[in-house]
Amino acid sequence: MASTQRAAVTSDAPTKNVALLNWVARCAQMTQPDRIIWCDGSEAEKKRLTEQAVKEGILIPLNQEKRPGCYLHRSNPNDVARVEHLTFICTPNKTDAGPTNNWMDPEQAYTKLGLLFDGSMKGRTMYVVPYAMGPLGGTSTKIGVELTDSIYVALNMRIMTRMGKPALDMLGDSEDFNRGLHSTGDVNPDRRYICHFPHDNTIWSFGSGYGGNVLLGKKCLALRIGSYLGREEGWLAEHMLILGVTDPKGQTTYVAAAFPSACGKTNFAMMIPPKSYQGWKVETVGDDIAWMRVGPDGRLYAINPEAGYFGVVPGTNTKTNPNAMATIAKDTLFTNVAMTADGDVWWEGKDGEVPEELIDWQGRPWKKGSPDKAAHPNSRFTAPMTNNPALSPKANDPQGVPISAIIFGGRRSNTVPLVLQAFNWTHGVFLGATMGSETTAAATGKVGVVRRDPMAMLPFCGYHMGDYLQHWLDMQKSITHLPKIFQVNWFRQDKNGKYLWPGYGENMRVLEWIVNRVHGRVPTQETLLGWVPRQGDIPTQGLDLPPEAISEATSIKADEWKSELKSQEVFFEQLGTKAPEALMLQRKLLISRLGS
Ligand code: SAT
Ligand code: MN
Repeated sequence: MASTQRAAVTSDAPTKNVALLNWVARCAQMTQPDRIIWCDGSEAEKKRLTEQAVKEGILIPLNQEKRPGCYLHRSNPNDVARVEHLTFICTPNKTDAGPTNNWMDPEQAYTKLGLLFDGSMKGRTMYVVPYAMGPLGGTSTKIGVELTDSIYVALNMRIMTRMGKPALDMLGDSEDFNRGLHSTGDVNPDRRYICHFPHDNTIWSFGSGYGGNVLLGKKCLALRIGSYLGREEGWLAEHMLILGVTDPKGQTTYVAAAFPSACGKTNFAMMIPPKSYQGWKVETVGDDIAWMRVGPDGRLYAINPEAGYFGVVPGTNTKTNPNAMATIAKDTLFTNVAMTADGDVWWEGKDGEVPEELIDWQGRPWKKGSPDKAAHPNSRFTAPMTNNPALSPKANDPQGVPISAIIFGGRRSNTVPLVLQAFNWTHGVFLGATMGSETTAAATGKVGVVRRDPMAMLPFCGYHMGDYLQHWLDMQKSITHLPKIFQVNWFRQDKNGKYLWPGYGENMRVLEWIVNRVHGRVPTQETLLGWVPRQGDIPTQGLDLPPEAISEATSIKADEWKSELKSQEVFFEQLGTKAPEALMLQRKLLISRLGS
């Protein structure tokens, strides 16, 4: 059996890479697929796989006149979000994974998952999906190969990465590629594991079909394994969007911004400036992940390792994100949205009237007024970045873009002001380290409770969080032109629970202040927490805001900060001796400034 499999693998394979061929053969021997298909990434292959997926009922064709090239996928209702409690970092030493990750001994993990993978592809097809994370040919670009028995994964990877022959060509006969193995299994949450082996550059994912768990280039490689490699190699893998903002004089400033999942990163990355910002332009380099390295000129350069967007659908409309609406008009895979009678898609927060009747995300009839959501709150679109009307011309540049500002944002209904600038890099790292956010539907679990989420990396850091924060502090030694660091909170509410800031395109007003600060164009006002805009520096003309909204949104309340400091302390205590000294000092300084 083993030798026949090996022969089958090698004879059809479009590569002579021995390490790759041997690994594919070993995995095939374990999982025993009926067929092995090497994906080349071509249009013809896309057509073939799509037709096959439709035949198998995995994709439902949408109204091709309204949404050409678009399909709907319904996942198993028990499999609709990332599963952090089933996600493991399998380092030889437990301490290397740190207290904020689940850890499993690598030997134990290989054995445990090996039993699950044993014969798991019987009767199924194994797709060999070579892919590049980053522009082809770039020195920051990494190659991965995902073996999966899910045609949905193969089709999604084709959108999300530079997939197929070009990636294989870039790999050549190198052994340096990420080894990803995925099997949907029986989609049983009791037999679901997402295991990362940073020392082996390997990912094993079993029992899920949901994006973040199975599109292995994304969170698993680009963030968890990526952050581990970043520390070893002296760069940063971050949960950040990258945008370029061009002012009326034609000067472009590049900004990277970290927000937890489902807090508006995609909306911010694709923002259209409001009418009062004539002559300003925002262009998207990336919407979710940034890999940042110091360039020869001492500046920090960022690339987006992805080629597509895996965005949250609900709430997307022509007001919140017109560019996303244009992006998902064609060639998009929708997951877990509702379907209209004429074969179009629908979701909560879409433009226009709520239809009287729909088919909900689980394929059940749904009537207007029903208490159940028609689309799952974490329903997603997978769309190629080339669909984005605001795609930056630099999105494919292997050099990346020079970052002048880094923004840390969370979802906080109180405590954290609308915007502030850090006093310096170390203080900025402290702001990132103490980010907190109210939880969203992007991960399984309770929605709306505050959790500490340093740099929005809590679920995505592939090693000890204390070492990660120290790595951020250490980076300042090699960056000669340090980006300025900012903190924002679009989500602050008044005492009646009403948002104090309109958000979306209006965030341009805050972004302009950030750009002005980067170029030293406006003075600022010092507070206990950092530098904030002076009265009137964030223009409010044309906004329907009560006069006190801005001062309320930027206010610092002593009692809120007491509990905030307590919650920060609990987090730092968790890091034990690995909590960086420099951040402990920042904490003491803040406590003394607040006088608490
Ligand atoms: O589900 S994903 O992890 O791919 C997206 C996200 O949670 O940010
Ligand atoms: Mn994300």
